[in-house]
Formats: sequence, structure tokens, C-alpha cells
Amino acid sequence: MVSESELQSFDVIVVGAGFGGMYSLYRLRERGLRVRVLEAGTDVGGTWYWNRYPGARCDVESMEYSYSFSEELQQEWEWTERYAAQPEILRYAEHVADRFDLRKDIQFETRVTAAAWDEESSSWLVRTDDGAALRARFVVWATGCLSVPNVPGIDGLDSFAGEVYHTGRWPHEEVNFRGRRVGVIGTGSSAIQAVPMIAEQGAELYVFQRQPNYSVPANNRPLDPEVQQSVKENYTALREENLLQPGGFGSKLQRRAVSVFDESPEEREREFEKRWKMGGFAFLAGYGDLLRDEKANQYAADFVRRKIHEIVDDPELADLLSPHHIIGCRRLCVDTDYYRTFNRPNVHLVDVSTDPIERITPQGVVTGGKEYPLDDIILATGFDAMTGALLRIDIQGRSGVSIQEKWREGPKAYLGMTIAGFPNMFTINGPGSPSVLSNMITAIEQNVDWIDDCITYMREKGYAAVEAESQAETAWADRVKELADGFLYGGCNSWWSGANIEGKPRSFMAYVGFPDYVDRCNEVVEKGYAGFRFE
Ligand code: NA7
Repeated sequence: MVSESELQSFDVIVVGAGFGGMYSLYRLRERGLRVRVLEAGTDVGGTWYWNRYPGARCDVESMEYSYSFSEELQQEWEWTERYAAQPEILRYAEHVADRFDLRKDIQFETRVTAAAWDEESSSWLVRTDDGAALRARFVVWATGCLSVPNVPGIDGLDSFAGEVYHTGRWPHEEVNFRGRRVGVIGTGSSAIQAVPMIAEQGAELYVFQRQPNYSVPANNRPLDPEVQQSVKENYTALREENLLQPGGFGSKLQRRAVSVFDESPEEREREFEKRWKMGGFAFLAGYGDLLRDEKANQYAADFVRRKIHEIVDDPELADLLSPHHIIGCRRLCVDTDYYRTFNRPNVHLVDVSTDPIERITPQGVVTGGKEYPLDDIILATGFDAMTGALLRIDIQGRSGVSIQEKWREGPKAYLGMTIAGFPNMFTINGPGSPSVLSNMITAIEQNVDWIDDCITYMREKGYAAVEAESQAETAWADRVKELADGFLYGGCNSWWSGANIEGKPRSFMAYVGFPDYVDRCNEVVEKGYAGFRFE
């Protein structure tokens, strides 16, 4: 046991060195606080450190998916593509770490296993997997929304004789699939990005599909240096316009509020076609009612199904690849050549919608009574999203109440950042904040700035502890639900409502509407931290 006097002690412990943790460190250290970041990986980057699978790419444009807090940083960094690929985003994260000398306060290869609130000292005792304990007044969880891989409990997975990869835990060394028989399980965003790249490597590829997903073309391209220069000349204006958008990004998506019912079939076709060509999330921004009205939504869904049939040569295969759920209800995928890849002779779709994968043998995957012999299996099976990381840590708040007990019926967090019964604890992009519906980096900056202001306020007033009030937390959860209910998000089984993990409580976990969220966070401050209790 480490004695109390030997405990390393900090003002703030930040867990995770992705974009959330890095900015937390930068901001809070600038304030003169003693900050320590604990990170399980060997370097910074979070999502972009772990998700190294071929084709991994951001679906928010690179000029927007970047920090805005430093004018010098945003002026000096040069992006090469409209949508940056994983290696480039990771280089950017590393550059930020170098530029602001962040690594000196980050302890790598350290996983937090427990954190307990100590009433007497109004501080947290944080334990790590190397047996160490640290003390801090505040804990900031920057553990990511999509950081805990979901490994399906398929019988025999451990018995497979070849390699098993998960897209969210990709090896650091290059993996070459040339000449190999590869099975991809899953057809979410990760698979949709990886499949065309692996097919191109010349693998004999078997894609096991339980449910198809809608994907729109990225229309990715090299970033024109002149375009980049002109954005940089007006960066402040772009950032400000983005803050007014529903997701805190995409002011150039030509968002329109009109209803699909107010336009003729020809106008609608032209509009969808134009947006299909623009690429990315512009597709769903053409009409105000696509995500609110199921009948309106059908027009967009029909359009994508027609596109799939145009692209895929075999009509039966096109049928299988065509989703029938509400488009946008699950997070829209953005691809480069996904559907076209199925025209290749080395790519095979295996429909496991009615005959689930029965088991995995040393040789391959068995479904529908047939064994598919494979050399490698790629699990593109997603994540225990939004709450998975925190629920895997033994976090105990006041009176020893655990986060697992607290969130048994589903997560609640006031402003998506604080939890009643867990004083001096903040979550970045937590459940009940815009998080996965927004530009994550913009949301991170807003969350961290708010937390920084709160800590600064406490220091000025001489407060030792801050805690969300239960009533405020419940009212917030009701608000999150009410907002989501105004949209079609409840209409399908998606990871952002907990439906991909067996036994997980169902609730839509993101706050719809970034500008409204920011207003409410500011209003709380203006009203003297309404909904919070200070000690
Ligand atoms: P997703 O979107 O959760 O996709 C996971 C996929 O894995 C999905 O197609 C699942 O099918 C499939 N899956 C999961 N378990 C199984 C089993 N047992 N058998 C067959 N298929 C299975 O994760 P991604 O990593 O692609 O994307 C997550 C987010 O990361 C994405 O939205 C972006 O925001 C970035 P299902 O649809 O459940 O039938």
C-alpha cells in the first residue's frame, strides 16, 4: 500500500489522451493547474490511435475537424484531402502534442481501473492497472464515445486458426491481405470504409451482412491549396458560422428548411442528385423534414436504394445491399466506392440476416449450414458506445454508489458533463451532450472551456466541490429525450441508443441541436450555475 504522503497528487486527472484529453490538458494547465493525463495507448490520438484499419477516414471535412483554440495552429497545419484519412489525423494529433509540449504531463500505457470519491478530503482517489494510486481534486473523463470494441460472443471465435482483427484495435504494423481469404463481419461505417481497400489488395473477401446500412459517397479529393488558403484567411468566420449549425459543423452544406412535400418530383430528384454529388452529410441537409417525418424520409431512402441499383450490376445483390430502415436513424455512412466494390469478382456478400453466424471453427465461419473457409477474420462489429468506457471502470461517488448502479436504467448526466452523486467529476462528450451528432472536436472545445470556467469559478469563490443536483439532472434527461423524440432517431436499433449491446438499456444518448445546447450551458452559468450545488 502506498501511504497518503507518498500519493502523487494533482489538481486534475484527465483520463484519455485523444482530442478531448489533449485539449483538457492544454486548457487547464494554462490556468496554472497541476494536470496529469492517464492514457492506455502508447501515444496520443484516441480514436485515431486505435482505429488504424485500411480506409479509416473522418466524415467531417478536415478544415472543420480540427482545433480552433489556437490561431497559429490552424494557420500552420496543412491538410491534404477534403476528408482526412486516419494517418493524417494521427499526425495532426502528434503535431499538437509536440507543439504544446503535452506529452510531459501524459502517462502512457496506463489504464485507469478505479476512481473513488473521498468525502473527507473532497478529492478523488484514482487507481491504475500498474497498481498505482493518484489523488486529484477533479477528474475529467475524456474516454471517448466509441472506444470500447464490441466483440460478439460468437461460438468458437477463440478457436479460429487464422488472425482475428477488430477494426477498433487495429495493429500498428501494416497488414497485407493480398492473396488471402478474408471474412469481414459487420457492415457499419468501419466495414464500409475498409471493404473497398481490402478488396483492392486482392483478397478473396467475404462480407457477412446482418443488416445493410445507407451510405453516401464522400466525394473525397485532394484539397486545393487555394481553397485551403482562402479558408484560412476567413477561419474565424467559418468557425462562427459552424457554431450556428445543428451539429456545430457544415455551414457549407447548403442546409435548407423546406419540406420535401413542397417540391415537385423533378425538383426533389435534382436536389438529391446534386447532394449525392456534393458528397457526405450534405445529402440529408436538403430538406428540413427528412429526419422528422417518416414519409418525407422515404424519398431520401428511395433515392439511395435507386443509386445502389444503378451502381451494383447484379440486381439481386443490389436488393440485398439495400437497407429498408429510416435513413439517418442510424448514423449515415460516408464511403468511397463501397457499393461498387461488390461488382468485383473477388468480393462476396454473405447474407446472415435470417441465418445468423452459427459458429466459428478453426477454418472459418459457419452460417446457413455452410462453412466459409478463411485465413483472416475482421470484426467490424462496432463499439459499446457512449457509456461503455465509464461502465468498465469501478467509479464510486458519494456514499460508495457506483456508476454502474447509478446508470442501471440508462445514463443521465446534467449538461452531458456532470453526474449527481459524483462531485468534481466531468465527462467530455458524455451522454446527454451533442457528442456523436456533432463535430466532436468543436463539442470537445465547448465542453472543456465550460469545465475550465467552472473550475476557475470555484477557485475564485473558494469552493471545494461542485455537484449536479438530481432534479436538474432528471430535467436534463427529459429534455434530451424530448428533443430526440422530435426526430426519427427512435425508429431503429442503433449503437447511439444502446441497441447493439445485449442487455444495455435503450435510450437515445445524444443532445439534438448543438447551438441550443451551447445556449443552455451558458445560461446555467449566467444564472450562477443553476442546477449545481457547491461546497
Ligand atoms: P457499427 O455501426 O455498430 O456496425 C457494426 C456492424 O457489425 C453492424 O453491421 C452489425 O450488424 C454488425 N454485427 C455486430 N455483431 C454481429 C454479429 N454477431 N453477426 C453479424 N454482424 C454483427 O460499428 P462501426 O465500427 O462500423 O461504426 C461505429 C461508428 O464509428 C460509426 O457510426 C461512425 O460514427 C464511426 P447489425 O447492423 O447490428 O445487424
